[in-house]
Amino acid sequence: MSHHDFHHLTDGNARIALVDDTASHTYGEVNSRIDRFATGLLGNRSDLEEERIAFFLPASLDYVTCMHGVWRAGGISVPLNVASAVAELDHYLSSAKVTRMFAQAGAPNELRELCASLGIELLTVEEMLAEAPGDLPEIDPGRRAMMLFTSGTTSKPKGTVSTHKTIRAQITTLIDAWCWTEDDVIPLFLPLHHIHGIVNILSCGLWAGATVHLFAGLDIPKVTSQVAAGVYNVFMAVPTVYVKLIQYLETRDEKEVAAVCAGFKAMRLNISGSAACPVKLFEQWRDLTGQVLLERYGMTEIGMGISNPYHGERRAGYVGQPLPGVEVQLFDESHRPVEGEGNPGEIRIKGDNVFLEYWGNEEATRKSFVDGWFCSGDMAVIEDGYYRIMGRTSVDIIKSGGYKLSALEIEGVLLTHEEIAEVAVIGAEDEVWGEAVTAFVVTKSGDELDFAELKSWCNERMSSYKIPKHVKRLDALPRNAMGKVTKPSLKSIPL
Ligand code: MCA
Ligand code: AMP
Repeated sequence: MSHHDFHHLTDGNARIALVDDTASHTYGEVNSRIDRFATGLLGNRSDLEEERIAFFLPASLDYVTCMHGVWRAGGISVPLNVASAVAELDHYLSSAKVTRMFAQAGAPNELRELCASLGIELLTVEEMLAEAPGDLPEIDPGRRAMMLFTSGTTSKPKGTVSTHKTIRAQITTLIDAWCWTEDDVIPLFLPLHHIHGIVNILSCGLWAGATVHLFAGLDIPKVTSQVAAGVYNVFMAVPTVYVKLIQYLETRDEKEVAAVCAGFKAMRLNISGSAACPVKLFEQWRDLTGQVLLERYGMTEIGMGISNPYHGERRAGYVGQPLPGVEVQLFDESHRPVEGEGNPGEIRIKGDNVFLEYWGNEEATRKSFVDGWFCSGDMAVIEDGYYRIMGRTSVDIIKSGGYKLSALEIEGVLLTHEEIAEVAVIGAEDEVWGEAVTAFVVTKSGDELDFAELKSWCNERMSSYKIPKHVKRLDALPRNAMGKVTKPSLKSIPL
């Protein structure tokens, strides 16, 4: 991706790019700030040469400045989850070998100490802005551009590296498929350390010359009042957000509900993704707002892969067809292509949209590709020309509110609790979260654990959304003849 690709980001462009709590920022203003930041980052170097630069920033002008500034200066952007526990940040920063990190002024002491202990310079965007923009390097599209951490079935989250070319392919595919224009206005309340927020909303918006309204998090009263005021014409969210919107509207008076629903109805597009959208939710949303949700399928490693059509039938319970430029093929366990309708197989993907590598982990990268196809770990079937996602090949991946979580990572933390002898974590079906993190524990004393105490113990060690929603003590974990915990059997134990 070259700086010229985001062709609305040019000096003097008076269109509004970003709207935050306090101000609107034009494309011209954002562009010159990015150039000054990139220049400041470079200092007297001519190219950052893939230096890893992290940022711990909510959705903001600073965030956009960092992301694009690092890209323009030839570095690798490492946007971090602002809800991370310090223990998690330690892993991200040290495995990526980050050298500089940007945060808001007045960063918490814990963060300062962590950066100091890792030899990372902790800075603000403001202090890095050069007086005036200087020369910036030409970046080859094959170079690394961004690293996002994703949970896997084994050990700690892996840094998924995409190149400028990857990101460009991911964006341009969606601009065409979902008919983005510069007249679009979209709210962004999803976190900015994942593809959904970064590529589908923020980057597509800025590429198209549209206006993106930035929120620090999901503020339902604020978003719905703006929807009612007719501010947005495109809306993208995870299924949990649609569930929460419906629940919220159930508590509001008729007049407000009518205004919010009319606001949604008038939009050109509502999208759901990152986790399965239940048919019931699709129907509830259609009945309430008249919007037929466009469901699509994606992954950190591939961006978006499969999408229901913008024009044409959007089918409830299905994710549609492969996006242009994305090759999709189902395979059986012996790596043979599964042909024809009604035959399930693992989704494998090829295309410019596919990531380059897991950072510093050649083995994991090698294992995730077979014959050049990226293996998603998701099972699907084609019915009547539409792909339907059937589930994952691993029980150790949990999708909660759109976040991909590793059961093993959570188990690893819980096992360090002095009272816990054995633990098995699963995702239990849940109406709000899709899957709710659920821990089955065997305690050393045989006594119950105090849930509130466990929660605060967890709080220091993991992001709050990873903390189990249910904890159930068992006398022993169910195991097969080999001694392996039979996780599927845990799913039927009443909580
Ligand atoms: C918040 N909580 C959660 C989650 N989010 N618990 C489980 N799972 C979650 N996802 C808990 C908090 O720990 C807290 O618990 C309580 O809910 C309130 O937290 P708050 O942050 O206020 O919640 P919220 O604002 O209502 O957040 C819900 C959310 C958020 C907006 C749905 O989870 C979210 O932004 N999810 C989207 C993640 C995402 O973008 N995924 C895309 C990655 P307590 O009160 O006990 O402390 S996937 C991707 O990018 C691929 C490519 C794709 O296909 O899109
Ligand atoms: P992540 O690695 O966080 O980007 O999450 C990617 C995973 O989310 C995929 O491998 C799927 O398991 C899941 N996912 C994304 N979109 C959908 C969808 N529309 N339906 C079902 N699962 C989905």
